[in-house]
Amino acid sequence: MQEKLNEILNRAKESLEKATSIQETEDIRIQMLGKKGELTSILKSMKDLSPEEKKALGMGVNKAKAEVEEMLQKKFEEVKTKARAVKLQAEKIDVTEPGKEVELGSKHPLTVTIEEITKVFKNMGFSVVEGPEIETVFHNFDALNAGPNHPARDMTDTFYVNEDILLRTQTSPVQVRTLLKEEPPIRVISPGRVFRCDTPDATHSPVFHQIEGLVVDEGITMADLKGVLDSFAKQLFGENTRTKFRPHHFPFTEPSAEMDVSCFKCGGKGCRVCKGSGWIEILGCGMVHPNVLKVGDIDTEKYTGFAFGLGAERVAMLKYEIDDIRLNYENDMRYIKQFK
Ligand code: 2NM
Repeated sequence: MQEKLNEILNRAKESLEKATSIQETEDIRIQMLGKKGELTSILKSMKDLSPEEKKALGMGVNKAKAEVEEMLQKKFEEVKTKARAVKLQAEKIDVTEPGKEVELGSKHPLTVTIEEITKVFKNMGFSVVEGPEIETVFHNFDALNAGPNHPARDMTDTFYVNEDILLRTQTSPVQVRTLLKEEPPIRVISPGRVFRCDTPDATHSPVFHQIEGLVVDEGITMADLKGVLDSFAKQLFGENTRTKFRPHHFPFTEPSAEMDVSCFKCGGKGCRVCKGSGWIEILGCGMVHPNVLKVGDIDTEKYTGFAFGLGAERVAMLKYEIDDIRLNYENDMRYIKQFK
């Protein structure tokens, strides 16, 4: 029996010496010490032996077991250390290698412009209101005092969905909705997308963005209009900016005007941006026509108001010296990235 034990021990030693992995070592452990292992079977076969023989063999098997266990433990340590080293080697990273460049996004010049303009008016107490891009003829034309034969209504200038529905040609229908819903005092601006049947070229796009404003309260005069818009111009283009108002005509305001600002590039001497005149046309404005106020059931004896509208593309193009409006809609990163 002792011989058999020695033989088992030697075999265990031999195969353990050859083992190179955790799995191989584990296989040997099962083969030697597992439920059906060689040492375990010897113990099981002892039941027919005499007590003395049992004692002697039992001690022998236990000693052999202890030896195998010790060998196994050493081997496990060895193969585990080796496995860890292999894993670390495989996962090794070069911490001195430069990182992958992360592309940061940037705001579209139109977004920047609309946000800047919106901020100026918010600081003067205006709230921002929005409305539908698909509008009724009523909100877009009728309510804005554009008579039934007004040229803006023409099929060739306006995208009609049907007789009563169109794509808004300005954001004033949002102001009409405000007049219908709110009581004075009203101080709102409405930035948004508008649509006109235009053939695209360097200065025209069938889709563009407007920011319109409306103030209605007791005792509002042309002086309020000029004060607010002059302050706006100075905040947007610089404190040395001067403004001038030229008479104009809109159906929804009376009197109406256009506002020019002194050129922010040359200060008024004349340059490429102002086309030599020293002045840049920036917005249209006027005192809200009583017919428009009446749509909102506003008492025109008690209340008056002023309104204005400007094109976001025009302001962005002047500020950033962009020479083609279509650049704004092409999503060319080479263009957009310049406004970081
Ligand atoms: C402009 C010029 C002048 C305007 C008028 C209104 C409303 F709804 F209150 F009547 N909103 N916007 C207005 C006035 C717009 O854009 C060049």
